[in-house]
Amino acid sequence: MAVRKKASKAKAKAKAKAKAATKKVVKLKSKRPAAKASSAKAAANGLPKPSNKPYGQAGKALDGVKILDFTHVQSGPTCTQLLAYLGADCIKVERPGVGDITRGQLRDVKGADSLYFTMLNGNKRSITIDSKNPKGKEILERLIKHCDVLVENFAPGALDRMGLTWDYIHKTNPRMIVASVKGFGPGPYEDCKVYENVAQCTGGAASTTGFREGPPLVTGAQIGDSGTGLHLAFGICAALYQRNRTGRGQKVFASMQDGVLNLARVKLRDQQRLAHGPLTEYSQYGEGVPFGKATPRAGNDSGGGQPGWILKCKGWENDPDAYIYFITQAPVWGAICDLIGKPEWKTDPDYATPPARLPRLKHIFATIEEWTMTMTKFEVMEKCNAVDIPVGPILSMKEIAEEQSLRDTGTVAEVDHPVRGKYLTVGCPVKFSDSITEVKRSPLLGEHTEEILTKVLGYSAKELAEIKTSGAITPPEKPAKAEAA
Ligand code: CAO
Repeated sequence: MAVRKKASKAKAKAKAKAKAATKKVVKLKSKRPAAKASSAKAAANGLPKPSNKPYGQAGKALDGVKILDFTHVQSGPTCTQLLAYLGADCIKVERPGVGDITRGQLRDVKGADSLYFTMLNGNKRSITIDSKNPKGKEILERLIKHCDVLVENFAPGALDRMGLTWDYIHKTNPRMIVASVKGFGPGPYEDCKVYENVAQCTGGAASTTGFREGPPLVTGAQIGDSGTGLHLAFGICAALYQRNRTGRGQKVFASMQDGVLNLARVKLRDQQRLAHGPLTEYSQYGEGVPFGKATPRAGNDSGGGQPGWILKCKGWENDPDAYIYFITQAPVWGAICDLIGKPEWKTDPDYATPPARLPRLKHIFATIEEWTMTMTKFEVMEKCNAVDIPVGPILSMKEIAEEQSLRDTGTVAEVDHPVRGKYLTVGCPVKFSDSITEVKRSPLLGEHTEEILTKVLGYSAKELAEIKTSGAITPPEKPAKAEAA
């Protein structure tokens, strides 16, 4: 009942507000230029006004969302970096004197944070807190009260061992969302530590990647780490949305095994299809090789219903990336035949239909390759695109780093770092028509400790001095030699 009363009161308030707003718009209407009239009309209709800001400049999508970022290595930091790109204030908590282990991993510039760290922690602020120090715990409690989301990817049980149990967090701030990445969900492996390739192997990707006659392969795309970070970010946004209705936080959990399997779902599709006969689009079918009990590795076969393969292009002898992915999409079969100089294949019953082509794919791709080898991968792409044939040049990371169109869209962004200088990072992979997505450099270890303690958490200068001597934000000092003796 009380809820209903509150709701009707709120409705009446909103009505009055809307009325006032309408009046305001009407008053302004006569003074505004004609171009603005449509937005005023929309407001009068109860519809939101069209933005009068330039494309993508009407604020940040996650403005006001405060993240207590307890992540490290890759999976968690990918998640929080995405949220930070979208405007969330991301406060990264790191161990004093140590920080995220990746700061020092795969270092390319002496004394500077590694690219491993800088490319996964942009747009964040760094505070150092020893979560096991009593004063550190007190600071964390204030942060829990201040923030909307805690994100972590510690080994199973580590957060609880810090005293940050769900019960404690939920009691301290019932609105807080606690989001975690772990290697596995509940089950036989739930206590295991997991890194990228473990997830690729246990999520079904490795067994279905590589060539039939070779061992399982992991892929270079970090589908276990970055893929799971992406899944978690999606979960957090959904939980924030639900919190608007319920006012309550909740636990959001993403296991790396689940994330990889979600990305490899077409292979579970094929597993089930096997019960009903061979997988005709796999080249092993055309080669007459019988299928086993599980989804096999399919080399460079296309995962969908349109056969595809990677073909050599001009220069392949010296350039490891002089290749193109070529798809023999059925609707453009005629165009393919004309382009490669085999117009007779359009009517030849052995080649004219997709089922007739299946047992001949090896020969077909070898013939197309004779044609692709006469041109660079970009020339092949130009010729194919002109007649709607889907192809994809194999782009090296060097080519991607130098690709102007990716710079223009902000997908590849250059940022300046006070220690290492300029570096490239991957910007927001999702584009918005109404929101700004800025890409800023990663923070130095503890760069924002004082700023967060005083400006965000409201500690006084006296309290800050006490915190400094407590060892909560600085590594424990080694005793002076004379004292130690
Ligand atoms: N102050 C004090 N202690 C801190 C701290 C801080 N600010 N931050 C971390 N620690 C402590 C933790 O409390 C933990 O201590 P205990 O084990 O004594 O409780 C300790 O640091 C180590 O944490 P960890 O076990 O998470 O780290 P690890 O290097 O041993 O393992 C990893 C790393 C990634 C294997 C593990 O965290 C994990 O399995 N995470 C979940 C899956 C995941 O995200 N994997 C992807 C990693 S990217 O490839």
